[in-house]
Amino acid sequence: MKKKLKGLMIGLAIPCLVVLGACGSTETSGSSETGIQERTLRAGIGLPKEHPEGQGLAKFKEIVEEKTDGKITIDAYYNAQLGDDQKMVGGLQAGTLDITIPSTSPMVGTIKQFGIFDFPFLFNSGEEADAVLDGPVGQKVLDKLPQHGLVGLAYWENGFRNLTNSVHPVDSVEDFEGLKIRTMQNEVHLDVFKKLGANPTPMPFSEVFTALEGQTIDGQENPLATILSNKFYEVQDYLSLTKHVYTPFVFLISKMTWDDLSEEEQKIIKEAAIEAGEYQRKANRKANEEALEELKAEGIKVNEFSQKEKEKIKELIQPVIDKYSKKYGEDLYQQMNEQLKKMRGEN
Ligand code: KDG
Repeated sequence: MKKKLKGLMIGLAIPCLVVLGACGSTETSGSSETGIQERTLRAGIGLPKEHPEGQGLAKFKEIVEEKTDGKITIDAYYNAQLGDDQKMVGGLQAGTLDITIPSTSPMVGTIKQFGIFDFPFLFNSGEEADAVLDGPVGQKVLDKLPQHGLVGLAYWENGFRNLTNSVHPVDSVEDFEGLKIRTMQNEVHLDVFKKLGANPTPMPFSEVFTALEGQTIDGQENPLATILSNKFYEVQDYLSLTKHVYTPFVFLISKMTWDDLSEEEQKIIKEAAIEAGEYQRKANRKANEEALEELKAEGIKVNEFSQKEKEKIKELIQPVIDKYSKKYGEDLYQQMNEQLKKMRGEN
């Protein structure tokens, strides 16, 4: 009860708490309790158990229960059983859920700094994304979370997104014209697709299949492993390998839950989130490599999207990047680009 009251206080009086320095990275105060207590943590995600994100959560559960000899158990909920990303994040802030691992994109409305990861063609590889997310830039963004009643423990991988639709193959910028495309609830993605002449609409993930089936939308964009795991090939005819943007997942725990853990418990949970994250990234890259042949076998028509057309998109959307990099933090954006240039030997 005491924790719940404190949680409510957090919601109501953020400014004063920040000043009192209750924020910043995961070094937030652990409970005075020592050792490991019997407890069950509830964890929810929006994707199926067989998806690499589900496999990662199952791995996390295995590690925690092993390292605590079953004293801490993880109740895992898959397939948006507990709601979509934004609803589950709200559950963490309200103390009704302990753990969720959303895409960072739908969270930009709450923590704007996550938006610097939503710019198209930012990362050339998963390894580049890992270096930025697991480095100082990624940590600086996680440090913004405690003031919102959240603690970020690690970044996992959703991946490079590709466009599917049921109208026509998209292999040029002009082909986006008028297509009704679902995006995550993310202002950068919406503005980018508007710039390409499409008609984008934001929508929670669990509503996408029905909207495609009912043709209230023409298309959507997700990594290949998600297009396969959620059977979008049943309601989509064309897959364009645009790889137009990379989406991270972020492993979140409720700050109320975190502060209730002993230092020892916090250490086990954080290390498990990181270890399961490495496992998940590997599983995700393997699944995305293998998914293309399985999708072709399911009958979806696949086309490449040329570098020439990608360069056209980059030019068209530069004003969107200029607008939002200012809003989300020019310094952080520059620091990220410096790191990427260095990795590419460009400076
Ligand atoms: O848990 C699933 C969600 O994280 C969801 O964001 C997946 O990429 C996704 C989407 O398109 O919404």
